[in-house]
Amino acid sequence: MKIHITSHKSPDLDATVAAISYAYLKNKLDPANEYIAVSAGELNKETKFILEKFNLSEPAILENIKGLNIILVDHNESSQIQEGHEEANIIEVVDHHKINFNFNAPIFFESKPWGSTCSIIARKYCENSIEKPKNLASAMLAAILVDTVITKSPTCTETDKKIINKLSNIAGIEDWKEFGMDIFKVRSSVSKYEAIDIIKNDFKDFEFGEYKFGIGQIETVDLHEIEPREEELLIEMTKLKEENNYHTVILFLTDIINEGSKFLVITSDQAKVEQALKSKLIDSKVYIKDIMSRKKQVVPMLMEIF
Ligand SMILES: [Mn+2]
Repeated sequence: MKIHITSHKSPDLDATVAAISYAYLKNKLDPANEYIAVSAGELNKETKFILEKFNLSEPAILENIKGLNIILVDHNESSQIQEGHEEANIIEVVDHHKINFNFNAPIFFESKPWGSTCSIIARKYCENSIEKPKNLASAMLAAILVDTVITKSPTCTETDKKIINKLSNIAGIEDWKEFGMDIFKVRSSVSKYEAIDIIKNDFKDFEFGEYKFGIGQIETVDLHEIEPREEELLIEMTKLKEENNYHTVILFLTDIINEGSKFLVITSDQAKVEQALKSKLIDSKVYIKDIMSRKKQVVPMLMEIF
């Protein structure tokens, strides 16, 4: 039997490397079946950079998962699952996001409140005494460092830190902080990208009550690099909101050195968004100190009000 392990519609490094590394592990543990890592969309720039750096091939994009056997990694909300999922045979989920999942049959569902899905997969290698090839360990380390913002994000747990140390040993990467900074430099080099690509680099849809939200995040080592592009980004966000019927489109630019985020917001209800963020928007923008995580901070703040 063929089983596809897929990332979400906005495939980031964690989702992509989770699919690749879980397929490798599953093929070792269960050779009777064939596990294939696939992507639910175009890869973003740091994902391409890491796969190339460590000689891993890009998973093929699967446009529709109708009728296929599927394992979801790094997501479980239907708005983030690839087209055709209503008629897919989802057999397993491995994720570290809030659970908003419904399926008509019993399945394996593994959810851990850890900093990245690759941490959960790395632990599975240990539990099953399967060795990670060096290049895979390096890519998994990169994914955990990105998802936890080099351990600075409030989503980062002690378990993630232990796994980071283990993986850097296997990968032969002595200074994982420096390795992480190098990836963030690739991630935040926005100057040559179109505004829409900057917005969509790490963009997810959410439903809060009856409202559709789109929330993108960019982590950067220097907010000033993006500043000259802000007006252009707001214009693109306005278009995106109209074309896709969003109630609100948020892009937040996280300064990983100073640990805070600048929010750009296009919304149908400014007062309510301000209430959720506990901050006043000036010209659709506001800087909020100590906010670094979409999952653990921004989404819960919005869910409380909407
Ligand atoms: Mn993740």
